[in-house]
Amino acid sequence: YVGLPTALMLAAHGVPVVGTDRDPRVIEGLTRGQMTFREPGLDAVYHAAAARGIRFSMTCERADTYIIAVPTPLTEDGARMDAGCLLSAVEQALAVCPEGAALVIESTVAPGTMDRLLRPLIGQRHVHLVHAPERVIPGNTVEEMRRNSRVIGADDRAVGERIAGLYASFCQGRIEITDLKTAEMTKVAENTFRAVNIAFANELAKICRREQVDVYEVIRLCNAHPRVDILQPGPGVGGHCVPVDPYFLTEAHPNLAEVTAAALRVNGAMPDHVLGRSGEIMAEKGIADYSRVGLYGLTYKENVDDTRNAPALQLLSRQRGRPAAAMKTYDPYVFADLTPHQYHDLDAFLRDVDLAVILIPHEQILRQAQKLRGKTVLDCRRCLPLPGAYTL
Ligand code: SAJ
Repeated sequence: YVGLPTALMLAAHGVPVVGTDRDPRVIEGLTRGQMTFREPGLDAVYHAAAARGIRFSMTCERADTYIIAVPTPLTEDGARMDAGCLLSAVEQALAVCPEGAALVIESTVAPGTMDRLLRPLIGQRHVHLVHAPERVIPGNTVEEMRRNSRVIGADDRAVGERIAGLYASFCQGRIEITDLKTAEMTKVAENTFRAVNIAFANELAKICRREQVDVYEVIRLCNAHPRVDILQPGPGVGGHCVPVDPYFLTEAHPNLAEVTAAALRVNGAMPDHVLGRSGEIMAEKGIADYSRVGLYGLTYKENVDDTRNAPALQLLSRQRGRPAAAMKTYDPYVFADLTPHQYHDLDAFLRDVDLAVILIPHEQILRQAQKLRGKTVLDCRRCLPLPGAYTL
């Protein structure tokens, strides 16, 4: 999601690039012009990069700069950062790179990773470490790559300047150079700030429900204050960043990261809150059977095809073997069967459910909201113009 657009942007702006991935299908597909995911503007950048001679290869080649954008998820027990992909990519680059090369890590890492885990791999060799954490929002990647400012952390100022020059080929935003650990902390703090802000919106939604006031109206009015900017409540926080990165702080500083830990708890409980609200509405409407309840949206947010940590999947995985596991699902962006009772046609899905739980406000449902008329709807993002819809 980050490596490909970065490679294409660099190449499209005249930097000689070889794109590498360990998956042969990815390399074969890209060589034929087949994108691994869809984003506005990505095809156009691909064509520009192809015209400038970008190559794709299974093997890591000799170069003076390696940009590494691999996943850094949590380990399965959720206790630590899984550095497996990162270490393997760095080892591959080190095996072929010349002296004086720079290894630029774009992946988000737990603060201290560069010095603790990567520096020992380099040992006595004259190879530089740089951290250039990505900041793009999926759904608007190409545009944000062009516009957003960036932070570059380097172990050597001159190397930082050289890498900043590389990014400046396509990045029109301000590029600030700092040290490695500050850059690591900056990225984690940005996503943690977002997680905390969303957690506050979620907490407010529950409090407002108890107080019988409209949380959306409250947030709208609060945000008219020049120094207040509350985000929106939702059915859960998904993706590979906002629900993950805060753990890098809580795991390293369990006694200090109190607000962060609370935010993770609040956001993590939102899928269960959706289930609770669905149960209340079912009781009120006399819907006895969970198989008559449909979850709309299997991605982690609107208008993307990425399902990592999606609220629907969080909800269903916790209900495995229980009555609520019978709920039906549908997502216009998801073609693979991810859940047992999944539909691939909106009309058929709506025909078979009495309560439609709108988890993700994809454009599709916003455009076809009239199809929900006459149904019971739980609108988890207050995205639809349906006066009778229930909210969180
Ligand atoms: N969400 C809410 N309420 C909101 C906004 C988002 O519940 O008001 C939910 C979304 O539905 C989604 C989750 O939060 O499930 C995360 O989505 P997002 O759009 O907030 O963020 P990501 O994960 O797509 O991208 C974030 C961005 N970080 C920040 O804005 C600080 C992006 O700039 C980063 O590059 C990206 O993480 C990353 O890769 O680190």
